[in-house]
Amino acid sequence: MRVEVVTLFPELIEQATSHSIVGRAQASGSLELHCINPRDFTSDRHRTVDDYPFGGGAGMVMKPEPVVAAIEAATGGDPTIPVLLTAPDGEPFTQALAQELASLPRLVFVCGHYEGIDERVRDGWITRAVSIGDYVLTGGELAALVMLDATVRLLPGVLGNESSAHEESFEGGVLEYPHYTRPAVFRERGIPEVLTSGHHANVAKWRRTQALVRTRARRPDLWEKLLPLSKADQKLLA
Ligand code: 6GU
Repeated sequence: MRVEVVTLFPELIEQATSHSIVGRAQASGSLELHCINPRDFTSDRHRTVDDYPFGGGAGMVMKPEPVVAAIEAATGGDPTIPVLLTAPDGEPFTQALAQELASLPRLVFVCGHYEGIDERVRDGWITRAVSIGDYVLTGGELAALVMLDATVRLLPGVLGNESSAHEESFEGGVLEYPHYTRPAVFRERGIPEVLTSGHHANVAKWRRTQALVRTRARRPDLWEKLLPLSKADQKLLA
């Protein structure tokens, strides 16, 4: 998958993607990542990327010319490449959207900044605006990194264990079950007996039960979507 990030802070993206799993995805060729800086598409002496809002008010607005030039450099003018804008008023980013993005050959993230981006850029050059939650960040870079991370780990061959991308939270709309590793007793705290029983069917039942109980207790919003439960799940909770 090839991803371009249009950003005023390419070092932030490059630094954060140079390690761990996303770094390895680039080294192995699963991910090709490029940053494009709108500041490189300015022609004035001060390399200006923002300006005052028409109509007045606080804050600055990203000027359309440099960001559109950067988007066009990112897509090469190919109108089939999705261009996602990070914006607190965008649609919510979800695991389902991560799956959708992971299926694409190419993608462009545009990191919003200042008070916002000229609305004509959104109207003419943005496929969809996406938010990572109901809070306001100083810029879109951290949001783009979150979305990129969630997407890249779903690419074929990126996670060591192919099943680990499927077993966890939100696959199937249920939270993950609790995990334990050695030692079996840590500062007088033991682990659930079933996990050392060697009885794989009982381990699977325990994990599914824990996942359901946790989802019901912690995320009633997800729980509602799980209903009605299968006969097997009903039996686990009985
Ligand atoms: Cl995508 N951008 C900004 N600036 N703030 C956010 C966000 C995005 N998602 C949540 N807050």
